[in-house]
Amino acid sequence: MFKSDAAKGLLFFTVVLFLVACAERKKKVNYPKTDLAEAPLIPRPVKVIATNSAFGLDAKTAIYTSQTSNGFEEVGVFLAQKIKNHIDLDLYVNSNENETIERIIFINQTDTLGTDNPEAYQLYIKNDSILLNAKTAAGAFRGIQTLRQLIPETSNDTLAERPMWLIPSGKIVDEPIFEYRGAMLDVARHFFTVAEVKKFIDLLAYYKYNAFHMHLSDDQGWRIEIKSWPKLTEVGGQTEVGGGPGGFYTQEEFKELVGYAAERHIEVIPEIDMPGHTNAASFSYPILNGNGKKPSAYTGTHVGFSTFDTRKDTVYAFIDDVVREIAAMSPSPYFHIGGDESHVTKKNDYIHFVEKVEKIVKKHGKRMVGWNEIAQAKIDPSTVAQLWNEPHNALKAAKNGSKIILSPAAKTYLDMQYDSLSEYGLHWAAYIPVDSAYNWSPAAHVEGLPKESILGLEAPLWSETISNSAELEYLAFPRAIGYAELAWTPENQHDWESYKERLAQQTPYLDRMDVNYYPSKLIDWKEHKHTYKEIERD
Ligand code: IFG
Repeated sequence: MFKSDAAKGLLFFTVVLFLVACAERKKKVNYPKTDLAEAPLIPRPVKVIATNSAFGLDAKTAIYTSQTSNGFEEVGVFLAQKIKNHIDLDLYVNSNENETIERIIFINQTDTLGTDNPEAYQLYIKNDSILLNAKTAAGAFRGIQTLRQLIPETSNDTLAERPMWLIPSGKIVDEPIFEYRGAMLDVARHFFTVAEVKKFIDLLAYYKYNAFHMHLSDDQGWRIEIKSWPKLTEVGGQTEVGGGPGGFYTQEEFKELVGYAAERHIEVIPEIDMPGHTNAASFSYPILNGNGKKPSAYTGTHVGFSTFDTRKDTVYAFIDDVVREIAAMSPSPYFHIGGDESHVTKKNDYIHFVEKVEKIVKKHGKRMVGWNEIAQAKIDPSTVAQLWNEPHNALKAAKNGSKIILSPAAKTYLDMQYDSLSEYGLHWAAYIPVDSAYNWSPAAHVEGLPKESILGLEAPLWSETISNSAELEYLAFPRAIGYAELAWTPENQHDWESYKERLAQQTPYLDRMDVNYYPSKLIDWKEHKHTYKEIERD
């Protein structure tokens, strides 16, 4: 009877409205006053309008989603899972059970949001309905992170015959300023397990990140199985800084991580760092080596001593195999070739290398990304340069039409110590206390860099000094939470006094997720249950 999607969609919406009408009739709850504008949301939404009542999340709530737009039902299921984890409440998703539903959360696909930003969403929270409008499933996913942050830790047990969690009512209109909002994990200096990486991805998703850059190879280790060059992991995967066992991701495990991130609308950007930072590859296959020495396992932390032989055809055949195999597992449009600190590669050899590898990356359907040094070469405007230490090269790339990812080391490097007493991290770029990580303007950081050249912001976490989740979290949190706001919220709404209050209120989530965040004394942490665990040294 109902053939077209539109008809199905209309029917579905009618059913939902009927349910809401039924729910409206039932309302007898006299909700207490609330203030949506006071909710400690991070990233701060663009517009919040409080209506000072509440939605009563309870056992008679159900989640409905658009079903004719792909990905929306999965977002509803994800929300139900997180509500279960958080307050142990079971909610149906798109169920046609005839139990008495009194309130609904409707995750709705619409093309009439009034903005083209694919991650935009609008939340309308009323007494008996929450309507989340989004153009894409990614936008809906960002919106449910806001909804998650609005669910209180404790229920109100006096308003109705069953516990009710009061979500402050009102309207939220929101969208990100930066298209690319990323964090990087260096899994080469120290290897991190699939479970440790997944936990980091979970935390990034909660704060609306949409990119996870994995630094998969370096002098001390090669971390991704390449079937056509098996020694890369059989040999190169068995070492790490400090002489530990290292490790690597099989292609199945890498695909599992990519899928896990994709469920959270986060894309994984793979990096194979070259021509420098390549000792582990050259130790695995000496034929690749270009520094004239006999390569051996390296477990120290020096940089700049290694290079591929940039004039050997075999090296480019190798790179073609590596890029081909990884590109086949990686839905992201980006492939990161590194390009940093190639101190023993002659400049003209480096330029020759970057230009050749760019062609290989494009051949495999990807856009090349590289650290800012790649701007020495004639790179394609589609190639992205990642600023870390050379603003002049970022400007050069931008003038050439390339987009820039902002990762200035002195502002965004998560492996920088908070201060001289910090347990982990380095300080070659700067000490970065929590307020310094927040109090700067990414868009104005590089004088002369046009706003339209900025693709976004990324916070890299190098792992010379860390090797497990607790140490990772000590460095990454809470600073990564601030970068989430800098990358999402309009700059005229960045405000340290407001942010630090909202940050202080993140402790219920951070404690629930067992995050070993650094309890900076700059923050008046709410119910500071977390005591920084002295981590037994391995
Ligand atoms: N610079 C190196 C990293 C790492 C880092 C530690 C880049 C692009 C210093 N390259 O940052 O490999 O060693 O803070």
